[in-house]
Amino acid sequence: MLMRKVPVFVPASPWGLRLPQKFLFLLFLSGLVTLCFGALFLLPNSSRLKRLFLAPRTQQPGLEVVAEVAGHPLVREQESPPNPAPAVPAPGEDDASSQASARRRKGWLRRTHPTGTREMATAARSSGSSALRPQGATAPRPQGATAARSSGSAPLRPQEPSIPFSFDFHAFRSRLRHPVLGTRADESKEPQSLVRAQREKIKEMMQFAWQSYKRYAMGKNELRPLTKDGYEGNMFGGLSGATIIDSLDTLYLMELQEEFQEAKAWVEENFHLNVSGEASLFEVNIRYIGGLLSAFYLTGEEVFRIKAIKLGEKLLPAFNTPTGIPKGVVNFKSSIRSWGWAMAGSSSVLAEFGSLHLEFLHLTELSGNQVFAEKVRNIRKVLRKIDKPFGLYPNFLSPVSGNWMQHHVSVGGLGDSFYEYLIKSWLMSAKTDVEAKDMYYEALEAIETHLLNVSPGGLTYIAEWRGGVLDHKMGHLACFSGGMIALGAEDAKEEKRARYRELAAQITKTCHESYARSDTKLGPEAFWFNSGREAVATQLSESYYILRPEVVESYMYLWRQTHDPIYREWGWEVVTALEKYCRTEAGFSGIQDVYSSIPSHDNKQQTFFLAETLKYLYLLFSEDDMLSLEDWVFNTEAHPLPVNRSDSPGRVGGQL
Ligand code: DMJ
Repeated sequence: MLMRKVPVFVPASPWGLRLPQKFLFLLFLSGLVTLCFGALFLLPNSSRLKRLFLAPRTQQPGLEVVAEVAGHPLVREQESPPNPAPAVPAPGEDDASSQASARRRKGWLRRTHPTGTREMATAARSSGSSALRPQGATAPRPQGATAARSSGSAPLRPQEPSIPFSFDFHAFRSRLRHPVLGTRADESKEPQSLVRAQREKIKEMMQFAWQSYKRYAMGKNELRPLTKDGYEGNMFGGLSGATIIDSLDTLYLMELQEEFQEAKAWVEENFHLNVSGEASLFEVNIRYIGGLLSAFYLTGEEVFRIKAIKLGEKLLPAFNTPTGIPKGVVNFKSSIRSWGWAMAGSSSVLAEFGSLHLEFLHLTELSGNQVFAEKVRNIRKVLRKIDKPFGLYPNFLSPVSGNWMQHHVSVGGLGDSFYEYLIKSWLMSAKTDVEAKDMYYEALEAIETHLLNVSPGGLTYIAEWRGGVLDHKMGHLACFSGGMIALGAEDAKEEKRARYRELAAQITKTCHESYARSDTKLGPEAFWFNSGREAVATQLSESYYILRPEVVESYMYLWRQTHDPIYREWGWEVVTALEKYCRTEAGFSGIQDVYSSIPSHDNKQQTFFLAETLKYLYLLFSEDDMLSLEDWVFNTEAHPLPVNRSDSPGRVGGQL
């Protein structure tokens, strides 16, 4: 009916067209519009056109994915980058010729940036005079898909959009106080020294772990050395190659050049972010984001920076809660949730949401996008304000109400790296983040008062606290605290410094005891101080060792602080035990029972064995200026992130 009436009441067209003409004109017009939009999708490079036409002006490329996935108003939260710069060519958009692929496989140091005499010399050896690129010289352009395609051997890889922000890598490198790999003073003094041989042994272990992974599990998250296959696990939401990303910086550090190139090539060609599973925010952050960030800071290769930022964007929906405290699980496709085991799914875990600060500040630093820094700044604000029982931080917090959900306090699992990130935030900010410093020393004071104990046998340990009642046990995870307390001792109040140095040494000694009292000389997952037993596990379910790093991590910090040879002795005991009980024909494996000298392997070469355990051991037998603590802090997966001394857009400094 309406249709019939329409012609009667339609006024004459202002252009004087009659109805049939008008109809034809509209038909033509709509055809034209359809054609134009079709072109957006059909023309080559149409993704750029889509961005140009379809994205709101203030939106930064890349964020549309997150906004779309989460139904989250990220676009409104964005500001333009403070210092918009011409887009850096992304890997894949590079116009490098077919020589690139061959170059990539040949020369590793040539395409990174030598900073020290040793690195310069190695670079010169490996690539002729052109390798002697002084700091500040133009960075070699990254090679990517174009190169891979033209080599004819690598599979095609979708193009990565670039990040419209450039980071001045050379300015950053020139601010470092030490060459990244150090000057290797010990090698020139004593080329055949014991310590050098020990370092070489650890390097061989890394090479073996990598080669085994490559042979049986390349591209999978972890190697299963007994069954000689790969394992994806369920922590990474469909992301692959966790071992590769976690290994990059260790391979670089040990100058395993070919292996580093293999790892990098895999990232360029096979590390895809278009996954849709459920991931642990914490694990993806510390392993993948941490690994990519440190690989970028060590090499200046754009592919690592771009992948880190893109992956960081995929984590942002986790923060979409009433308090801004992120949930532990992020579904890369649609939603977020808390862990089912964390207070019946109602809680976020202190060590998880409290261990994002370092990486997220660097994501802002490298992207110019403030959203990352804002997210962790907000977590800090919530934690600063909330009441703390006796000054302690319980492990579970509701991301909805912002209240503690249970009064369980631990410096081991569930709490550990939250404390670590406070002191490291202070250090990474070049000692300007006073808030982090204050929070750290206040927390440590409370831990000392309420959790610290000395056993009848004279062993110092940090117990766990349940609403005022103590569990007299320490987890292997808590053994990182010796190193942390040593690291923080220097900036404590004058009257506390010596005390904290001593405390760090005592806790580390206790953790060594947990190793020394086992048959394998490797430590159990948890050890107790009760019923006359000290520093030993009391049940089989706590007697396993899964190649964890925390004890050697503390040896490394204590060594750097004291140069007491005992720490190298203890470190070497671990190397010997790993070789004897954990090395298998096809890689390293954890063991089920440290109290049995006939090893029963758990069939898992954990990614943190390559990222942390072997790296800390290698550093323990290296000079102090290799990844100097003046220049770097290690994230909780041992990925080095630089101390920020710049007044840069990300303000990794304390003014966040
Ligand atoms: C690592 O993934 C990290 O160190 C994390 O903080 C907890 N511990 C494991 C290794 O034990």
